[in-house]
Amino acid sequence: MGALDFARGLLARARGCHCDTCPLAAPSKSRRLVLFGSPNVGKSVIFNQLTGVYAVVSNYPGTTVEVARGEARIGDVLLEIVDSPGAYSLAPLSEDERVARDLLADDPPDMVLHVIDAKNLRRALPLTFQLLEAGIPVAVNLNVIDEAERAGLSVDTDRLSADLGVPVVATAAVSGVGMDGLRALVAGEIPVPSDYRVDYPEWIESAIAEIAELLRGDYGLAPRAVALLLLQRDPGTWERVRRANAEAASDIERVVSDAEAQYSHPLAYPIALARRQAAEGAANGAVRGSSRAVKPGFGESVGRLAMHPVAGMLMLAAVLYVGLYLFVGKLGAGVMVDFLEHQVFARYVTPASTHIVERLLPWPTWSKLFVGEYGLITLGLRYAIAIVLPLVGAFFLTFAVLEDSGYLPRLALLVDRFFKRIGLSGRAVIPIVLGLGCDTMATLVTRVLETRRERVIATLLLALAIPCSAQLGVILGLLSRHPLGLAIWGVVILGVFFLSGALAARLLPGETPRFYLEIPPMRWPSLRNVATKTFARLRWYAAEVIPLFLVASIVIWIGELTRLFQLALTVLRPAVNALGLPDAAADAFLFGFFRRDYGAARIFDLARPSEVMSGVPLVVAMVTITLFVPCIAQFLVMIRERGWRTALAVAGLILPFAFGVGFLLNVILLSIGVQI
Ligand SMILES: Nc1nc2c(ncn2[C@@H]2O[C@H](COP(=O)(O)OP(=O)(O)OP(=O)(O)O)[C@@H](O)[C@H]2O)c(=O)[nH]1
Ligand SMILES: [Mg+2]
Repeated sequence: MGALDFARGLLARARGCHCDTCPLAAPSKSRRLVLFGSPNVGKSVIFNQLTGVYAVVSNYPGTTVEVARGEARIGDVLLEIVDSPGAYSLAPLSEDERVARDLLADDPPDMVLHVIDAKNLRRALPLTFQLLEAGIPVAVNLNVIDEAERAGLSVDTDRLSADLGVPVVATAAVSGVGMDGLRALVAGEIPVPSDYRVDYPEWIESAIAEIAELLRGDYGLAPRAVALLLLQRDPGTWERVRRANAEAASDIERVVSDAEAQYSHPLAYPIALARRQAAEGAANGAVRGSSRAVKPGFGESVGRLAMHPVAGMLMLAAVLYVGLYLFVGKLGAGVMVDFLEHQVFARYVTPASTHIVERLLPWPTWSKLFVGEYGLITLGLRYAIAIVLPLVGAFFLTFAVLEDSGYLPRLALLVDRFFKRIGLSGRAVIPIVLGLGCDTMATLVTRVLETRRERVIATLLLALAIPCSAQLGVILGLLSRHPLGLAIWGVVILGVFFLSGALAARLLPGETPRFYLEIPPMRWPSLRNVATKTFARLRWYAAEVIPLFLVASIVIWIGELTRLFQLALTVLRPAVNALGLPDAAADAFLFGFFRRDYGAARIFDLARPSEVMSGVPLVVAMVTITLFVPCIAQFLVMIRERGWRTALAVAGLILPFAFGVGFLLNVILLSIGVQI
């Protein structure tokens, strides 16, 4: 999938640059450093600063869902630096947390940098304790120190370091403050594992000792940490023990059950309580000041309004109007696409390339491959560069601003109530909104959801009812002149989203998990991050989209030569006609199989001379192509994340459903005689 390949490509380049071609002498030491910590504390910012490799940075928890790797040479030390998804604890609740934990357990690093938001030291320390229990050399990085200071807090790093027995360094990574100290720390002596210990109740300590005694084999983490995970009934750890230590598993089970019999709640409670008390003690010693004394600023007031049931909805409408309608629809689909299509392609690229190709290849069969109706340049490249890229670019820019501001988690809180009805918690807002950028990327991000049920529902809704940015741009561009058409499209798609979600929630067994999502501070979007992120995404998109559009042009060319293309159109035409659409729409649906945006771009192309398609057929085409099959890239990610069966079931369900809804809509609109 594109995002992964993009990250891998960057990594490969980073590797080449750092080790193979570097003129400096080979480093004398090398080590692996894992950046670990709760979500949204700045791990990816630090990773970017240390390695120069770009990992996405956003102001909401759960930005990183995959491990990213890069290298940095500091003095004579070569560091492999690993950025992990955010995790609150070593006992994971969601898939992305599991990825982070497994990173430590499967291949223990030489050192872990526990990145902490300095404003939330108390809440973060329990994870430091767990890392210490795991026996891994740990250093603590108090990040976001700028905001802590603004909130009237200061942390005595020496005191904290002495209390915990680990090195501590303070940074404000976004502005580079303290980064030299951090570099010196991670390239310096590897800290000896600290002997700091949380005092658990006596009976838990004796259970830990008994289990540690019974454990055989290598679990990556120290026996004390493994024992605590077993006592908390962490499924992943139990599975490992049953696999690696089958004969002792029943004895361990007995020890755990005996301990459980001594307490009326799951053992996770007393364990968490002991850690919290220890964290209080350490934080009380090191933190000065209280953030409660500071009045909320402008950002926080706006942030509160965003969560208010009425004001929040008005704000959402304003965000949609400005961000999507004006910026993506009017500016992207109107001004930018017009310019690229009419000024750049129609005036220069198409005539010049036609002239050159027809001279160089005076055989129509061959020249058609490049400059024919479906040619590589005249259709593939034109769609990719003149239609899709400006739309996607406009969306990515809007989205980057929203991501950086802290608005999205507030939106999650606002819509949690509605999402509950469709089996999702507000947390699912982030992958769903991300789907408006690219459904493929978003399907990967469904990992932040806690239960398989939630992940399946979100995957289904992304594949069915969430148009990607290119589709959305095309729809807004074409329908913005027909407000009634746009309203009908909106109502149908929202209706399908909620109805199919509610149906899926009824059919799939299981409970909706309780909503928990940390609400980060509202921040002014950083111009640099917005620009870097938009550019990185556009580069990734171009790398994924342009080759696919070109391959599609070649496939169509071969299809035309072998007449398979015409055959496919003949099969599709009756289905398209049944929706009240002209024959010409059949190839848009055929294109849609390759990529959603390709199909949408085709409709855009067809519908601009409005005699080909307008009014009711245009709205019906838009609704059907929005609901239409997931594109190839999304389908592949669905298989990887959810398995063959689910992916096939989702895709198999969607195709007839999309046509069915299109058919019904056409019948209804015609029978009530709507004029669009
Ligand atoms: N003010 C301030 N903001 C910071 C600092 N470090 C990071 N941020 C912001 O914090 C937010 C989160 O940063 P990320 O690097 O994405 O956080 P992360 O820990 O990788 O988050 P996940 O991938 O969700 O686990 C972004 O909006 C950053 O710009 C800092 O030192 N000061
Ligand atoms: Mg991150």
